[in-house]
Amino acid sequence: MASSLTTFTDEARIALDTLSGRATGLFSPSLRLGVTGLSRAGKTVFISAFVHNLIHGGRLPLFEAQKSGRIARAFLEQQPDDAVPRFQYEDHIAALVNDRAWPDSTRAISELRLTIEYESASGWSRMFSAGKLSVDIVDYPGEWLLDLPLLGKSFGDFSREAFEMAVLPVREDLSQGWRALSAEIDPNADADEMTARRLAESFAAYLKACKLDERALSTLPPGRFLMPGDLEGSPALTFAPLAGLGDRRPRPGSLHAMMDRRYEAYKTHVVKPFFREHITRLDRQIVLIDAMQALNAGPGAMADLERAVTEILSCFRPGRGSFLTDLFSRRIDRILVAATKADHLHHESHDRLQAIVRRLADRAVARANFTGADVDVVAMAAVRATREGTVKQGRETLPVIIGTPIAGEKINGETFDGKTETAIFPGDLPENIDAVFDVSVPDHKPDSEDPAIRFVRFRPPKLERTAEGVTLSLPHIRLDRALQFLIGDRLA
Ligand SMILES: Nc1nc2c(ncn2[C@@H]2O[C@H](COP(=O)(O)OP(=O)(O)OP(=O)(O)O)[C@@H](O)[C@H]2O)c(=O)[nH]1
Ligand SMILES: [Mg+2]
Repeated sequence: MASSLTTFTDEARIALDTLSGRATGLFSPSLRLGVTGLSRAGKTVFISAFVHNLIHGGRLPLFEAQKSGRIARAFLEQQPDDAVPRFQYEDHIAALVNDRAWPDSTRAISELRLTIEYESASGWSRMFSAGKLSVDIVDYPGEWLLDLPLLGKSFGDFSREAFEMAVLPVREDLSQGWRALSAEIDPNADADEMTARRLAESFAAYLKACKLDERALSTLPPGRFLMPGDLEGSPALTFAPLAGLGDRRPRPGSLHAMMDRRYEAYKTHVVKPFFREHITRLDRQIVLIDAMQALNAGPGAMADLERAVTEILSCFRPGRGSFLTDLFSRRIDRILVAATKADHLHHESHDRLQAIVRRLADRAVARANFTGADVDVVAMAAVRATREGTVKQGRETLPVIIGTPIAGEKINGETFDGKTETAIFPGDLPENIDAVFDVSVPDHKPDSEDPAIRFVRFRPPKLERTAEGVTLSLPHIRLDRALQFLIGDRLA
């Protein structure tokens, strides 16, 4: 009796504290937003544009709190985790705005806290205090996320799948060297450090080739083979899948046993801590994909992207009874799959791009057996680097996009100097989106004369300054729609 009374008073006190905290404005709810995507997908640019537009009151008509003038102020605050690198917002913005250069590539996790003070739309909440929401934005490499499914796989499963993927037509030639080396090696032979190293290096070279290749393939695990962080050269990274293991148990002292142990060490020392400390604490997630590049490469690359999105989604919402469920302390309730860089297309194609991403996400959701979180899609450009125009060609009027291609970019044999503005006819996405998913259609050869979309990289836009010398916020396409989905309801 006494103990339940204590419990009651404790709970009552906590409830009271919360209420008075709210009344005095001390209570500041937070939302943890994960931003991920395979390398070069546009994470750093997205976060920079997100924060810049909120701090500088950008044009965000689809972001309700901003549109109705309820946001009093948005500012950066100290992040909650002292051991995680800070997202270098100021450096990235300086590059974008002053130098018109894209930010450097990032190789690890980072974090930033943005606090928004707003007036609640409901009279009841307004009575207590002005609202305040802290958004903790966490940027991490998508490659690392693809490791999560490994937690449920044995070394035997991992090996079998790696070889199955390696002989698919899109990867066959890239994996040849590694497969040839593997074929010479007997897993049952005595463990040997040099053999392990040769195999690991050859396997890592194959994974890197997939990434660098113009086919723009999505990554295969283990993620740290591409982004080792501080683990380079450690035994936990010196392993590789082995061929022809069947259901055999490893003989003690064999190469098989050595690789098996290292694979398990990778899971224990790399994969698990990362998920426990970062992923399981997220409330919302945006997954950025470079659909433009995959579309340009063809249906094989699209299928590959779809596979990666499926794996990623299945990480966030493990089904009941899954080994992953125990790892999650919070539940992600909203996931946005966003195709960035839509400014490479004329606006007439934006809806088609969005429809393609929707199809891809729907199929991934169905395949990942995924329920319980809202999934939405958007075709956007976090930073819009182009304007639109038309060009007359004979009797035809062609819709074009106008921007400054990065120095060294080429189209039809012409090389750009990085200074000249150019009008480019980007081509249209197909009206019938089945075509982009039809794997019976061969992929474009990387050096194709007639790519699906004419794709050059542009420099960031030149920002206008007002008469007072204030730079305006970064232009974008549908960034406001993304904001509304990701945080809009928390500012209601
Ligand atoms: N035109 C245009 N290009 C973009 C946009 N977002 C990203 N890019 C291009 O994509 C490149 C990669 O963007 P980042 O934001 O650095 O990508 P990331 O996902 O952070 O990449 P890593 O840190 O290397 O994993 C940039 O250098 C730009 O060339 C966009 O909204 N519009
Ligand atoms: Mg980055």
